[in-house]
Amino acid sequence: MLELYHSGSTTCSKQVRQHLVEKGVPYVSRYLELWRYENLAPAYLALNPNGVVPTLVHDGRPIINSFCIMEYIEDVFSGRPLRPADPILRAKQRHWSWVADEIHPAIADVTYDQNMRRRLGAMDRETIEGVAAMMPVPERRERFLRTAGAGLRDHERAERWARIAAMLDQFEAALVPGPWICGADYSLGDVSMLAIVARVGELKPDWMAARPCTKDWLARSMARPAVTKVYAAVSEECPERPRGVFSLRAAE
Ligand SMILES: N[C@@H](CCC(=O)N[C@@H](CS)C(=O)NCC(=O)O)C(=O)O
Repeated sequence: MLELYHSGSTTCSKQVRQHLVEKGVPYVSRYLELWRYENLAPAYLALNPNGVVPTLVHDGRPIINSFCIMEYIEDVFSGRPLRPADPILRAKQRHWSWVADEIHPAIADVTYDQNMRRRLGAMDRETIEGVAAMMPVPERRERFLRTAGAGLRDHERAERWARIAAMLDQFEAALVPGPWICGADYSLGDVSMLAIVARVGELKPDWMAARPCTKDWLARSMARPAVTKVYAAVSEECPERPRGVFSLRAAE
């Protein structure tokens, strides 16, 4: 049995969900609501000691990290190949799959800063401290506490966006000749980068206009049937997000 623990529309969940749909590999969807801290429950931490999504469980064996999960899926399952056969193109695909993973902490920092401060600001102190104590990874705990507190400082925010801009400029250049990152064939490089670029497009819509190849690639990507399915905000696999904040006090 193949099970995917995910949280719907988070970037890394979308990467693996899209990969499985593009490849035509059936799986059992196990949705975790991050806003209820289901990723920090002891049973989930036993599968993924970082307390993050996604986790793929194949016949009872967990595989973690979106980059490694996608390599595993390509290694094990037949269906449409999403790694180029040509070693040079495969290196290019791996590079962009890796870049998507490497830039993710900066993307998470600016997403939390822009979208999550009001939500975490409404949390009671006991819940903030309780949730932070449940988080096994120090950088994530720090991001959570920072978002619940004063947020990113101006120079920290500027540093994250500068890193993201430099990465996007390289992506813009690498998309020539296109239409996909490795040329004619759609690959995992496109799948992994889509979640990142789509998020940048949400947070900084004007950034796409300055990068026409990326803008066209994003529009082409969003029109793919697998993307329409996976990127829908609410679907069979992704329930509506809960309203209000979840208090640990109320959960007892
Ligand atoms: N690509 C890395 C990063 C995973 C990651 O950061 N996942 C986010 C969602 S995109 C998450 O679970 N966040 C919850 C948290 O940080 O508490 C991996 O797959 O391990």
